[in-house]
This record gives sequence, structure tokens and C-alpha cells, in this order.
Amino acid sequence: MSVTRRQFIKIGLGAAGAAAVGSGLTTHWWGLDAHDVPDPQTDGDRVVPTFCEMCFWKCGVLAHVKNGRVTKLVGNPDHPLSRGRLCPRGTGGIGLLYDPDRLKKPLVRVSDKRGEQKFEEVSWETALDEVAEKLLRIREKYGPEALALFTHGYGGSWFKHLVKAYGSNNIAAPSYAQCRGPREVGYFLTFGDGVGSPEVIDIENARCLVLIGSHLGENMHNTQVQEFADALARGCQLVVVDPRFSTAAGKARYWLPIKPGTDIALLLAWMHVMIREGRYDADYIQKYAIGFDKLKEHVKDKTPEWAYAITGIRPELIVETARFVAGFRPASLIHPGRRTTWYGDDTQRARAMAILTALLGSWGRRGGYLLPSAMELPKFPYTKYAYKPKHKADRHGSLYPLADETLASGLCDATIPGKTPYELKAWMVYGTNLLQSLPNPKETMRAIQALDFIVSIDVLPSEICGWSDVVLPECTYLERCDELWAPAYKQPFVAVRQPVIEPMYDSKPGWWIARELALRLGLSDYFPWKDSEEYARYRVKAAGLDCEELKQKGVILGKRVPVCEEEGLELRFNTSSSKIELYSEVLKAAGFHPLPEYTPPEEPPPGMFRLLFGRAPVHTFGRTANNRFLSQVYDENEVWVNAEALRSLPQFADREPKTGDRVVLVNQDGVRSNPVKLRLTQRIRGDCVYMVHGFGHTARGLRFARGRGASDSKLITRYKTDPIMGGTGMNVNFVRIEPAEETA
Ligand SMILES: Nc1nc2c(c(=O)[nH]1)N[C@H]1C(S)=C(S)[C@@H](COP(=O)(O)OP(=O)(O)OC[C@H]3O[C@@H](n4cnc5c(=O)[nH]c(N)nc54)[C@H](O)[C@@H]3O)O[C@H]1N2
Ligand SMILES: Nc1nc2c(c(=O)[nH]1)N[C@H]1C(S)=C(S)[C@@H](COP(=O)(O)OP(=O)(O)OC[C@H]3O[C@@H](n4cnc5c(=O)[nH]c(N)nc54)[C@H](O)[C@@H]3O)O[C@H]1N2
Ligand code: SF4
Ligand SMILES: [Mo]
Repeated sequence: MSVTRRQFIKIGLGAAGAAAVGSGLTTHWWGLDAHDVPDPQTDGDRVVPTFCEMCFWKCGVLAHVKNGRVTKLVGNPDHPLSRGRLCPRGTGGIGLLYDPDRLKKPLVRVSDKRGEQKFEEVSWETALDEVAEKLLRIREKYGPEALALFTHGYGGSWFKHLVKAYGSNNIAAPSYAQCRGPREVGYFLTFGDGVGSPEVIDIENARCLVLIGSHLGENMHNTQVQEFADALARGCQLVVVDPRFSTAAGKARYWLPIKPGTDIALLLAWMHVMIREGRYDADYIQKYAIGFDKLKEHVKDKTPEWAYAITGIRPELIVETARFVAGFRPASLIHPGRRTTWYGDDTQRARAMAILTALLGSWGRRGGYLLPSAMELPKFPYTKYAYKPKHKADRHGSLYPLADETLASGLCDATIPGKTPYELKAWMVYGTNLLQSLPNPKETMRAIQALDFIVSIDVLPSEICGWSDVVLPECTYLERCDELWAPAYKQPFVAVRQPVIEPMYDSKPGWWIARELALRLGLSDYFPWKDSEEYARYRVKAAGLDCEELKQKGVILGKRVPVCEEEGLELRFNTSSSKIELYSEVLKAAGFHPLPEYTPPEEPPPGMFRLLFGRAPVHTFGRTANNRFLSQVYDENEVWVNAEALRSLPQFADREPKTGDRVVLVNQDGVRSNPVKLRLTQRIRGDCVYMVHGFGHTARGLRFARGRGASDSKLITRYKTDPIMGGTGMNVNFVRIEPAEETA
């Protein structure tokens, strides 16, 4: 192994962070008695394999248990995604399990108005009866489609099944329209296949990796970061395009500090150079692609000089990097990114990245994009859903014709009276904190106030719980069994999540909650098993696999089949032409530009900065901000501001602003942030600022996280919707910076 665990963590954290998480420092375990704190160094007397839910990558975990307490979580060496290592957040799962603020009993709202966070504890009987009664009434009065389910996270599968059985297909996650959506559609239009999750990109064998914004190393998807560290160690070249000097930029051969929102221009100019100089893979294009001549014509005038004026990147550098990137093809990997909802022209940017990938011949090639397969796992033989939903409420008419999943933002809109032809009346919310993850939280609050009923299922008293009528406490992933997991991946596998310890307090596993509701809703046919283990056993046996082996190892590997041309795979494209579509007739027919076109983003007004945001390596969105374990490393966010740009502002003229000072961000609509720490740096352009998403919590029950740092979500009062698929571009807000007045 070329990289040790310690080196691996360092990529994301720097040495100090690695030391804190690695040693399991427990001296600052805020809010807990010292004797309650497990020692994350201790081996257990029992080791239970399961998989992680600290983010959605789902790495294989070996959980150590001693005297009924989970003492440490380590990576399962047999699991293809963890390969024996977890990211810091995975290790910090103990901080969620033993979070003193966990939801402990079902809650029912007692205040008149939603959002006042006043509840009383009730029994499960009472809570479940209440939810079922409300849902039955809604169905009777408005029909089943008046119910929307928002769900994120693996445990959500039971609730999707429940809501489909109930009769609604208004089911969405912010991880589509607020995250991967534009990328999936852009790649699908080009190759006939989305990128999917986990992304099957071959960083392991890439000779050159190009990161367009994607901030790997801060974005901590475990397997990718491991491969990334290994790749750098063996000399893989790195090109980073980012207005900010990210952690990855620090390892790069080239860092291109692009003007935000102008990446399409750079990508077109790169294509221009590669085509003009014959540096693209002509054989591959000839064999597999259509529309090359039109592309060639389209990029003819997209010269490096043209792009310079737009992107701020010197023409010589554009030429040099185009040659550099092309020099390693086909093992020259344009990373597809993940949160691609930036400026509203995002599907077109994803298209440009996909087309560039085609020019490099790296789709279906080693060191590029691999074409994975999944293990076959027969479905549980459920009764067919009886009800055929008439419509999806997330969009209407000819809006967003190429969206291929439901838009969470669209369901929110459909709840606001008069905003769309639909009116949703009830929300069920599982594992998604919509007040932080949908843009413009005020609109989300408006929608919620208009509902007849809202129930949330969560592990912590997050903001969304504070806005609910009923809150159902789920136990954490370490205390439950969920659906089996067998994704398409270069190494096919099936993994099991099983309880490491019994559910604490009065919390219950999601499968139990969904089933109890089903029984009360007259949907027992859809939950014919007695528990999730019986369900999982059925599927494992039907696949001809050994349940005991799976329980014991946590994962069973399938047969590895060829995943790229070099291994003998024949490339096929699921587009209507069965070819790579450089020029998209589908886009054209839908009234969009068939080739990616640069559209200028709106400029920040004088004295204001574009607000950019991203990830901290030790946190997942806002869901870990209350995690005392992870907060030892990073307990509040700060705002990155270019030092010169800040000092030139009149409001800072006679102050000596320095890192650590508190400032307030005020956005274009006058919305103010909490006072947030300043990070003065040269490592970001002067036209934008940057902060980590997920801080500035307001939920009363999050006793640790509440009020720490500032919320990017609050400042995202506007967004630009991608006309192709409805993704909400959120990098379109501007902020002014004010010194925070000293308060007592
Ligand atoms: N530790 C950790 N890791 C995570 C997550 C987490 O919560 N915590 N979440 C996971 C999820 S769901 C996702 S979607 C991913 C998100 O991770 P990515 O897909 O990597 O992130 P983005 O939010 O798209 O990009 C943030 C980066 O884009 C840069 N950027 C902003 N505007 C522009 C621009 O106009 N052009 C260019 N070239 N760059 C720009 C920012 O400076 C920042 O470095 O992370 C995943 N990994
Ligand atoms: N402003 C802004 N908005 C964003 C982003 C951003 O960077 N900035 N990122 C976007 C992206 S990329 C994504 S993918 C989405 C993600 O946004 P969401 O889908 O909202 O995801 P999380 O924030 O992880 O949701 C966390 C909720 O799940 C709860 N939870 C955690 N574990 C469990 C569990 O085991 N069971 C249950 N029932 N609940 C659990 C947490 O307590 C919390 O309430 O947000 C998008 N929205
Ligand atoms: S990447 Fe980290 S947090 Fe996400 S599943 Fe893997 S170990 Fe858990
Ligand atoms: Mo995401």
C-alpha cells in the first residue's frame, strides 16, 4: 500500500486534524460526562461488519463493541469502497451514535404555529396513530398524490416503498435538483449513460486528472480520495480549475483560478486547441461518435484569446494546459464533479465536460470512465402497487423536459398555494434537512406553513423537525438493518447493514416505522415480512448467496467482468443513434442548443462578492455539525475572502481586518448572516468569497451546533434554474461584507 491511513487523512485535514481524529482525543467531549465517552482506540470483544451512513458513499465498516458500547469504527478491508479505511467522518460515526442531543422519543407539536419548536413526548402508539390518521384523511380528501416524500439516505427505501404503496410517486431528494442532476443529464445526453453514484471513474489508473471545481480532498468520498492519494504518489498529473486554491490545487501541476461561472468558455477553448492541433482521439471519435464536424465548426472561433477575456486565464496557459491534458489521453480523466448545480447553465457545462471526455477517448477506457456492472439481487416479490399515479407534481407543461428524476425544489413549489397547478398537502421527510438543502429557505417555510400535515423521521432534532407536526426518532445506522446494497461498480458486490448494538432510547429502525404505518394504513400486503432481516434473507437466498457469509463478512464480492476496452469490453452507447452524441438532436428537438454554448453569468455589483460554498473534510453537510467528535477538528465555518479585495473596501479602510475577526455577510436581498470568522487569504480570487456549507444551525435541540458559524443556505435566497432539467444553480448570490459589531 503506497499511502498510509495517516497520509490519507492528511490530504484533507492537515496534520493537526489527523492527530485529533486519529487519537480519539476525548478531553473536550462537550456536553457529555467523561465516563460516558467510548475510547475510539479500544478494540472490541465483538466486531460487527456493516456499512457507513455518515455520508452517501456507504463504505464498509467494522464496528468494534465492548461491554455493549461501540468503541471504534474502522474500514472493512474486504469492502471495495473502504478498502480497510474510512474517512474521518466515518470514524466519527460514534459521535452520532452517542450524541446526547439525539431524538429519543416520538414528538408531537403543541404550539399553534409550525416552526416554534414546541413539542411533547408521546408514545409510539400515539404518534403512529396520529400520522396514519392524518395520511388517511389526506388521501380521502385530496387523493394520494397530495403526499410528497422527501428522502435522502439509504434508510429511505422503506419509506419510498410505503409512499408508492399509498399511491404517490411525488418522491424526491435534494441530491438530484440541488446536486448531481445536471451532470447526470449532460452525460446521459452524450453517452447514453449517467455517471451514477458511486462514480465509477478510474482515478487509480489515470495519468492526468482534471478537476473542474470538484474539490476532492475536501469533498471526502473515501474511495476517490484513496485513489487520488495513490495516483498522486505514483506521479499522476493534476490540473485544477477553481477560483479558490483548494486543497487539491495545492497538489496540482496547474491551478487555473478561473472567473466563477465561465468554465464552459475554458472547456470550449480547450476543445478548440485539441481539434486545431489534432490532439484528440480521431480513431475513437470516428468509430464511436457523431456530430464531430458540427462540433468542430462550433468551436472554430472559441479561441484561447476569446476565452481569456471571459475566464481571466491567459491564452498561452489555455494552450499549454490543453496540450498537457491531451498528452495523457486516453488516461486523461476529466472528473465529472458531483454538485453541479452552479449557474443554471449546468447541463451544458456537463455536456462540455462529457464532450471533452469523448475527444480524449477516455469513456470506457482505462484511466477514464469505467462501465460497471452490478450483482444481480432478485427483488422481494411484493404485491404490485395498485394505484397508478396520474402525474408528478414537480413540474408542469413543457418545463424541464429532460429531468429524469423528481425535483425536490419542484415539489416544494407545488406546495405553495397558487404557484403551480398542483397543491401538495402533506410532506413526509426522511433524512433530509430541507431548510438547509433547498435554496431560499423562506420559500420552504412558506410551503410548510401551507401544509395540512408534515411528519419527519430523523435521528437528530434538525431544523426540519422543528417545522414538523410529528417527529419520529429513528435509530442510527449503527443500530439497524437496512436494504441490501449492490451498486454498479467496477468490482460488483453486495453489502449488508446490520445492527451493531440495540437501538438506544425509544428510537426505532426505519423499516419498523414504515411497516407500522403500513399496517395502520391498510397496506400490510406491502410489508409481508416480520422484520428487515427476513426481507434481506429472502433476497440474498434468491441470489444464491450465503446469508451467514454475508453477515459475517459484511460484503460478498461478485465476479469481476471487463469494465473498459483494454479488458475486452465492447463499447455500446444507449443514445438514440447508438453513438456518442457530440451534437445532440435530443437537445435540439427540445428547443435547446445542441452544442454547449457559453452564457455570461451576472456580475457581482460593486462592493459585493459572489458567494461560493463547499465541503469541509470532516463534516457532511449540516448533519455532522452537532457531532462533538468531528467538531474537535472543525467546529465552525469561516469565510474565505481575498485579503486585498477586503482591505480595499471603504468599510474596512481604517480597520486592520485580520483572520479570525468576525464579519457579517449581507446578500443582495438584504439577508444577513450570523457573525462569521474571517479567513483572509491570497488563495481565492477577489470577486468571490467561500464558505463551508452546513453551519449556522438554528434548531434548539442541536445544543452544540446551534449558532456556530454561518449558514450559506440562508444567504441563498435566489437561484437560477437550469431550463433543461430543473436543477437549481445556487452560485448566483452576492454578498457584501460588514464588520460585525462587537456584542456583549
Ligand atoms: N467531507 C465531505 N465530502 C463530501 C460531502 C460532504 O458533505 N462532506 N458531500 C458529498 C456530496 S453529496 C457532494 S455533491 C460533493 C460535492 O463536492 P464537489 O462536487 O467537489 O463540490 P462543488 O460544491 O460542486 O464544488 C465546490 C468547489 O467548486 C469551486 N467552484 C465554485 N464555483 C466555481 C466555478 O464557477 N468554476 C469552477 N471551476 N469551480 C468553482 C469552489 O471553490 C469549491 O472548491 O461532495 C461529496 N463529498
Ligand atoms: N446551501 C446549500 N444547499 C445545498 C448544498 C450546499 O452545498 N449548499 N448541497 C446540496 C447537495 S450536494 C446535496 S446532496 C443536498 C443534501 O442535503 P440533504 O438531503 O438535506 O442531506 P443532509 O443535509 O445530509 O440531511 C441531513 C438530515 O438527515 C438526518 N439524518 C442523518 N442520518 C439519518 C438517519 O440515519 N436516518 C434519518 N431518518 N435521518 C438521518 C440529519 O439529522 C439531517 O436532518 O443538499 C444540497 N443543498
Ligand atoms: S466516505 Fe466517509 S462518511 Fe462517507 S460512507 Fe465512506 S467513511 Fe462514511
Ligand atoms: Mo450532493
